[in-house]
Amino acid sequence: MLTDPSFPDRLRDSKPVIAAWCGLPDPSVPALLAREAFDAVAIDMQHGSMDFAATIQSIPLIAAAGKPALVRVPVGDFASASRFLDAGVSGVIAPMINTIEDARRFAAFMKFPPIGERSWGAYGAMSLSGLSPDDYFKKANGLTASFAMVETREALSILDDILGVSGVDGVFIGPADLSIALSGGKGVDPASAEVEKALDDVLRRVKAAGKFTGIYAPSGARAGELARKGFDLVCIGSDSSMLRAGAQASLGAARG
Ligand code: 3PY
Ligand code: MG
Repeated sequence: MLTDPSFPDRLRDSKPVIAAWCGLPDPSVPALLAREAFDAVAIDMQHGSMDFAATIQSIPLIAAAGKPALVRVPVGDFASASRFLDAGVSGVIAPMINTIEDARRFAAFMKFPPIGERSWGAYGAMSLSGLSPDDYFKKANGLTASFAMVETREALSILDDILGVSGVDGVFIGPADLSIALSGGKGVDPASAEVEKALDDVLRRVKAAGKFTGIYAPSGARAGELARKGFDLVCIGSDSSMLRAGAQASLGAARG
């Protein structure tokens, strides 16, 4: 849903927002997970195999369950961020924001003037929200959230500049890539001591800037820990992991 309440209001008032994270290439998967007790459903187009059309088809199915739809776009694909806003998503997560130019371009495609340069054509969003063109235009910048992903040493080193970009509403941590970066490429451990220290530092700085904090969690148990740390948005990944875990639990129960 885009309104009543908007996704930014949900992030402010009913945190943590716990979202499902989908990559399997069919809209029936986010449609099904939207009917579970998740607060939102995110579609991953960076590493998942959802294509553009399947993602667009998922948006009204998620909204029909009364949940905000979120999309992680492929690296650098800011034009698609605008197209998903046009179709009615409530939030976009942009991976690998490693320069201030990346952050500014992402914000420009996410927000209408005077904040950004988003072009007009929000047909799906107007249908889902029921807002008139002028009302939608006046409210749109505040109805959706733009999350810049921080998952490299470069991004950490310019965090305050990223936070200073109006039109970037929040920072979303990719703990796996961050662990690769912080270990100097030695391994992947999204819950390493180095990552935990970086998370605490990022959380403090983002909150001080009055922006939203989001993060990916590879399991429900980890999502609980991250929610208790104070993240506003925690995405539990992924649909395929949940499917595998369910399959293994069923087989375990069947075979003893
Ligand atoms: C990461 O952990 O690096 C992510 O981008 C989550 O998918
Ligand atoms: Mg990543």
